Amino acid sequence: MPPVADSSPLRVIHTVCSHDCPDSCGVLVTVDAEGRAIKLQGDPAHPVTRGFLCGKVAKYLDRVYSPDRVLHPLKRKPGAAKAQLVRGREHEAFERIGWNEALDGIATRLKETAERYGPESILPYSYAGTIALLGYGSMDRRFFYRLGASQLDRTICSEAGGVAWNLVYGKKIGTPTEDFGLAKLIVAWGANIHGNNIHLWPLIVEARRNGARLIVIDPYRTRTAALADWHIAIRPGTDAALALGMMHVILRDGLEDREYIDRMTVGFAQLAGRVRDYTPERVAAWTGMTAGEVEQLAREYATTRPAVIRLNYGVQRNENGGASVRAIVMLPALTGAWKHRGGGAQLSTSGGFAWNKKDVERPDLMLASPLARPARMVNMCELGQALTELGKDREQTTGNGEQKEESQTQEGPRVHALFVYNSNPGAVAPNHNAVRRGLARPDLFTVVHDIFFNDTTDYADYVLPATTFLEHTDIQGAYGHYFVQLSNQAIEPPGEARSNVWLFGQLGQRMGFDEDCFRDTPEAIIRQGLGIGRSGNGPTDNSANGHGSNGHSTNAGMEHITLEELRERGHIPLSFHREGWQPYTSGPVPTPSGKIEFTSGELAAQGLDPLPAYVPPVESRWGSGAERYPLEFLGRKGDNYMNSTFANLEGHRMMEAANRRRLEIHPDDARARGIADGDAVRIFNDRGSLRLTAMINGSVPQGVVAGRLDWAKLHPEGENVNVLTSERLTDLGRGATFYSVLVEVEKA
Ligand SMILES: Nc1nc2c(c(=O)[nH]1)N[C@H]1C(S)=C(S)[C@@H](COP(=O)(O)OP(=O)(O)OC[C@H]3O[C@@H](n4cnc5c(=O)[nH]c(N)nc54)[C@H](O)[C@@H]3O)O[C@H]1N2
Ligand SMILES: Nc1nc2c(c(=O)[nH]1)N[C@H]1C(S)=C(S)[C@@H](COP(=O)(O)OP(=O)(O)OC[C@H]3O[C@@H](n4cnc5c(=O)[nH]c(N)nc54)[C@H](O)[C@@H]3O)O[C@H]1N2
Ligand code: SF4
Ligand SMILES: [Mo]
Repeated sequence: MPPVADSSPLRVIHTVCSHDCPDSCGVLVTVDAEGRAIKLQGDPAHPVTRGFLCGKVAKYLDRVYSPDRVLHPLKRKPGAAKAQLVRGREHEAFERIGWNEALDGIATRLKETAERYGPESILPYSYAGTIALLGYGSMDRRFFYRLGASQLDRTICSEAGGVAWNLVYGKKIGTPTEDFGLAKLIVAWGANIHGNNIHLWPLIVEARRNGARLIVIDPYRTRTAALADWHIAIRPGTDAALALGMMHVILRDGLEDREYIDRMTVGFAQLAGRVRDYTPERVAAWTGMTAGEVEQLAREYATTRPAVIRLNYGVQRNENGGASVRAIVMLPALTGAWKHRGGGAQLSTSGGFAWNKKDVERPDLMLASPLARPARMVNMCELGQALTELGKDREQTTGNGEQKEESQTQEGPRVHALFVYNSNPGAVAPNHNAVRRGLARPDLFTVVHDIFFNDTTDYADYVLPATTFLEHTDIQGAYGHYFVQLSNQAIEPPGEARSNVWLFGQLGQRMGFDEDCFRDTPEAIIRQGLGIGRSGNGPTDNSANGHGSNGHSTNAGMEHITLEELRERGHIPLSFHREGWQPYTSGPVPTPSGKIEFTSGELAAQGLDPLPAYVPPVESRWGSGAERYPLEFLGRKGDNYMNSTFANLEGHRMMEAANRRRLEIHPDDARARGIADGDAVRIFNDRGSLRLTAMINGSVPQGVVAGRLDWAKLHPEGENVNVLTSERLTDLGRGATFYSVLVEVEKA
């Protein structure tokens, strides 16, 4: 990016918001002559960002220049107990040290741990603090693979839905975001567009101006739902029943597209057999709708063109989330909605980005580790069990007498060292009390690399200062659009903050890992990610400088991209994303059959149901736990936070104030418990309990209660909604079940 004007001391730098959000906005940062960022602005040239930022990131300089940032490496003082610390006084438990001492101390301890207990006793724990390519997973992966550490199965967010989508379509590619403006019907299915995906909203406004209707299917009355033409407050975890019921009506009334079905799909006859049982009456009883509403929805969906479904990940954070997503995403294949530009479905666009991850992450280094084999997997949703049970005599119970929860985490040594970065498991992981018991183990060695003190750093032996996206260089795709973007470093990191790439490169060298890849610069890794300089199938030259491929990417869909052009333009669309491109209209689909799969041979081969079905979650009103805990709980994200991120900043807390520490409850459920609006209440199950204030505002249907995710340490009891959530895993993908939770509520 050139200076604003040649005479101006201000520079404008193209960066990319790297928070875990589908929008991946292009962000222009204005930097003054002293090198200080003074303004952030959405890139007006980016077709999805369209020149604006969400409320959270519009205030980003509060975060970057917050006086609370961790600025130096810190080491726990001898004797300081591992326990929740008072906000603002965390420093008292730590002493400032230099990077050299920190890196040497950590490397020594990791070596000792690996020698004594085996390298798999070391567990990395990271998620999506940054979703940019390098920051999310590059040097860190190399480091832990080479070490032979346990592998982390990163399932906390989207695995059930991702696996489900891929079983049907082979790849996470959906309707282009820009085309939503052409739709005549938009169904936001478990998608809080206003809160979580704000850059889709202007396109919906555009579509509605042209006569489109917006239907929201969400148990919670989000702002998106409040603004919809029709809000269906479905009961949590019953979406598969609704989708199959819609198919029942569509097939009964002959509203399917036979031409499309014959040409593009397999398994239609079996699916038709399955949906026969899902009569509108039965579906109504499960979902809380009327049979007439099921009929109306099905007919409106099947007869409006173009019709598009924006499915987000809320639906699949249920025990049966995989089956729900499979059933929902089969709808456009049944009606041929893909044939009409602006129609179809979008869960994620991330499958469009064919990064050369093999060279970026180097899983082959596991073979160079002392293990000389792939390390065991630990599921990140089971962190509580992994820290408290794994490697001990393993009786898998939640400690509450309910059925055994079957763990998918593999056996192996006890976890003796935990390395956390890009995540705040002390706040976001399910079954918080178990997680906290694990983190408090005095024998557990814990390192946390983050920007702030948070619910996890309180338990760390070392706290290391991390950078924001303004302070390092990276490259990024998206899960809500089809543009590759370069994020340039805009400012110097404050204090001694260092990026993930720097940290793990340095640590690798201190561990004595002599592979060249531990000395790669960010630019070299960006080139590797783009496959620039990759010479066919041979081994990659890490010092690749672009020869051999003319400086062009060799990744499918990125062949036209060069680093030079990315530097100049900031964003470049994937090659298939041309005006008028529509997915799934012709040609082979990247599934085993080459077709959109209504039945899955893969599932059948695993002995699973090849068709979607509605199986009520154990933790739902239809499940076995409902007798003791009759209310379904949604521990939702804050519209003004990003999971646990931003929750420490005063401005963001003010925006979120009306919802903090509230328990939203239906008037009937409140009355039955003698609870009035504003009363102090206790919400509990066998995993934990939390004191909140009742709020009766029409946001939830009968039988459902809702609260918001926040930092535990900012609650007077030092807890958050995840004391209630479970480590049980989803039907597909071994994902998290934050929205399959039963509770009871009483007046406190
Ligand atoms: N402001 C803000 N934006 C965010 C985030 C944030 O924390 N705050 N988080 C980011 C992250 S991590 C992600 S994964 C993305 C995507 O975010 P999502 O995963 O889609 O977000 P959620 O809010 O968890 O879920 C979306 C909606 O699904 C609803 N829901 C819950 N259970 C069910 C169900 O059984 N059926 C149906 N139909 N709906 C259900 C919830 O009430 C919610 O309104 O958003 C990102 N963007
Ligand atoms: N109850 C409940 N729990 C939930 C959810 C829910 O809806 N309800 N949502 C779930 C979902 S969908 C998700 S995705 C997870 C999210 O879980 P996480 O990925 O843990 O998300 P965040 O809470 O945003 O924490 C990210 C952390 O990374 C740090 N960070 C940011 N950038 C960098 C960097 O460059 N380097 C390093 N080292 N650190 C960095 C941030 O400061 C922050 O502390 O939470 C899950 N937990
Ligand atoms: S959080 Fe999402 S909407 Fe907000 S600036 Fe970042 S990418 Fe854009
Ligand atoms: Mo997520």
